[in-house]
This record gives sequence, C-alpha cells and structure tokens, in this order.
Amino acid sequence: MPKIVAARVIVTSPGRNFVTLKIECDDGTTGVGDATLNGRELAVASYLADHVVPCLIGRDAHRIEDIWQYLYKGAYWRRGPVTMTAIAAVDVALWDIKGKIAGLPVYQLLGGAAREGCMVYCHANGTSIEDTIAVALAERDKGYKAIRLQCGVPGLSSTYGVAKPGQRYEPADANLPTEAMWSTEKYLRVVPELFAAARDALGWDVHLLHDVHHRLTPIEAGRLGRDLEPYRPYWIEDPTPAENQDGFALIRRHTTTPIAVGEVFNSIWDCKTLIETQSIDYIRATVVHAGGLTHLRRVAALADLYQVRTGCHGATDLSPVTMAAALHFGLSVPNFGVQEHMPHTEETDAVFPHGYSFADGMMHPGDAPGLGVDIDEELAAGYEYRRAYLPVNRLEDGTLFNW
Ligand code: GCO
Ligand code: MG
Repeated sequence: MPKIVAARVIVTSPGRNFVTLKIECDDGTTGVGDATLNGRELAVASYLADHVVPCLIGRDAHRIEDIWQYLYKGAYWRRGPVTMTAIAAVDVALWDIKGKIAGLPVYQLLGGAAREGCMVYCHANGTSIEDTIAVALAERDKGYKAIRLQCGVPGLSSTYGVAKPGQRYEPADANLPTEAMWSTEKYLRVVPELFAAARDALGWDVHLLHDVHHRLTPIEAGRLGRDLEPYRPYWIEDPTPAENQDGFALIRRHTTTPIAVGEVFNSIWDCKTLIETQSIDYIRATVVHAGGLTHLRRVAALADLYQVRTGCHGATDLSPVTMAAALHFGLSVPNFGVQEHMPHTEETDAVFPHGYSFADGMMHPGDAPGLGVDIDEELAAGYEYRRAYLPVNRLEDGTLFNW
C-alpha cells in the first residue's frame, strides 16, 4: 500500500491567492489538491494543517472513500465551505496519487471518456453593450461555442462580472472589501438589450449565458427569464440566492429559460431539493468546494436521474488543479453539460504546470497519469500571500445587498 508520510499546505499568490495541498507517499508518489476558498483562504489552510494533516499520516492513500468518510463523519461538524474545501483537497490529491500509481489519467479511473472533450464557456464583458459584443466576437473567433455575457449597467459605476478598463476580471481585488452599488430596476432594463444585440451580432450558432450573481427575487428572476426567452439563453445562473430553495419553483412557473445554480454549494444536501423538484437545469457545484471528485460524482449521479446536467464553476479563483480535476470529471460523467473556463494568468500557469488543453471550444485533461497538473514549489514560494476580499454590494439607499 502507498502509505501517506507527509502532507504540505502551500499558500501562494501568483497574481491571486491559491492554497494547495500536496500529499506524499512512502514510495515517493505525490498528489496535489486545490484548497482555495476565495477571500477566506487561510481558514482552509489552517483547517488542513492543524486538523486534517495529522490524521492523514500513516494511512493507505488508495483508500479514498474511507478517508473521505473519515474526514466527513469523523469531524462531527459536517459540511460547510471550509470543511468541504479541505476534504476536496485531500480527495483530489488522493485521486492524483491513485492515477499516478495506476499509470492512468484520472478520467480512466472514473470510467473512461464519455465524450471527446468538455465544451467550455468563456467570459465576454465590457462596460457597454458594444464593448461586450466586441469581446464576444473575438472570443467566438478563438473557437468558443459558448460565451457568458456581462455588461455594465447604465447609472451604476461598476457591476459584478465587468472588468475595470484594461484589466482582466478579478473579483477579489482589495485589502478590505470595496463597495459597489446595485439597482435591480436599472439592471433588468439592460440585460434583454444585451442579449438582443448579441443575437444580432453573433447569430444563433453560439450558446449565450448570463450570471445574475444572486441578485434578484424569484419573481424578478421569473421576469428576466421571460424577457430573455426570445434570445434562447443556454442558462441564467444564480438568479436568486439559494438558501430558500422553494424560490426556484416560483421562477420555474414563469419562464422556460434554463436555470443554473450551485457555485456556492458544498454538499449534495444543498443540491437535493432543487434537483428532485426539477427546479433547475444545470448544477454548478465544483470539485474544490463540494468535497472533491468523490462527492461531486455523487451529486452528478443524483442529477442524472432528473436530467439535470453539470456546469461546474471554473472562475480564476479556482486553481489549475481544480481545472484539471473538473476536466477529468466532465469527460467521464454521463450528464456533463458545460464547464466554465476563465483562463489563468501566465504567472499562475507557470506555478501550476499542467497538461490540459483547449481546441475548438472544447477542453481535454490530457493523458498523463494522475491529474496531469503539479505545483512548482520553488516558484510558488516567491509569491507571498496578501489578503484579498471580494467586494460588497449596497442598494442606492445604502442597504447592504447580495454580492
Ligand atoms: C462565476 C462566479 C465567480 C464568483 C467568484 C467568487 O460564475 O464564475 O460567479 O465570478 O464570483 O468565483 O469567488
Ligand atoms: Mg457565478
């Protein structure tokens, strides 16, 4: 048996913060898992280093399910983003180790390729509709078959999903949270105009997506979904906060626009009602925040019973280790829908050398044994952690609102 002899938590900031767990076995085999929880990184680093790593030493790295159950049930305190991100890091590192020992890419261990590649969607954003469409046209020329559209809202100085001029979109951009302003009325006017302009410019052969980022009430979301129906969006994402899951049934009563949700979910219990009541079409829970490959495959299996497809979160705050894991997952599950793809910076890519690739709108994890991704610890050591928060959002009268 490959015995776990060491596990290190590596915090690095090549342009943004990432937490990585590296597990080492007595035969020299190593595996990596992403443990990044945007804006709360050190909480997971401590959970791992102080509470999980001591329990791993001496265990058989092949017993992935047993270790998963040990960390989940054995902690007594179940679920929650910090716990489930820490468990995910261990789980993914163990799959990496198992693949390396077997001499097979992880997707082969998960049942093999169920398709040729994973369709990915990219981001097109701009302060105006025109700028957003120009970016979307350029992204389509790169081969993307699915594009997420976000534009500035006239009357609001900034909004979710729109980069500052000349920069890439990076939400966790400040030492203390910056404050943005929100108006649902102004927002609801601009999105249908954006989609109308996009269909005029891009035609009908590309999937168009949009992220509402938890900002509407269910009835407002129903209205947006209905207003967008003529433009046939692939989905609207996070139309309303998902704590009250009954709200999604209300959205369903008013629109046939497909609904995606789940990037902040961390277990199958967050997904269960929404899936079983067929209130959603795509589940966006991710490998890193929902307990790793072992648990996300369980979510996918439940979703498959109800024809709900996957659409995993893949923003730049999820490291290349998660991207690799997501592609092994996406290639192998029967009910894959689409995978989010926000390319990382060159600095990040250099710290995490990887074998996954993009061609013709699809991504493939590559065929190296294991995940096909690693962390260059020497390079990582040169990038010191710096605190970085997501913004907060207020209504125009100052009321704190959903970011
Ligand atoms: C997305 C997400 C991100 C999140 C970010 C938070 O759909 O990609 O909504 O933009 O805001 O990952 O850390
Ligand atoms: Mg989102």
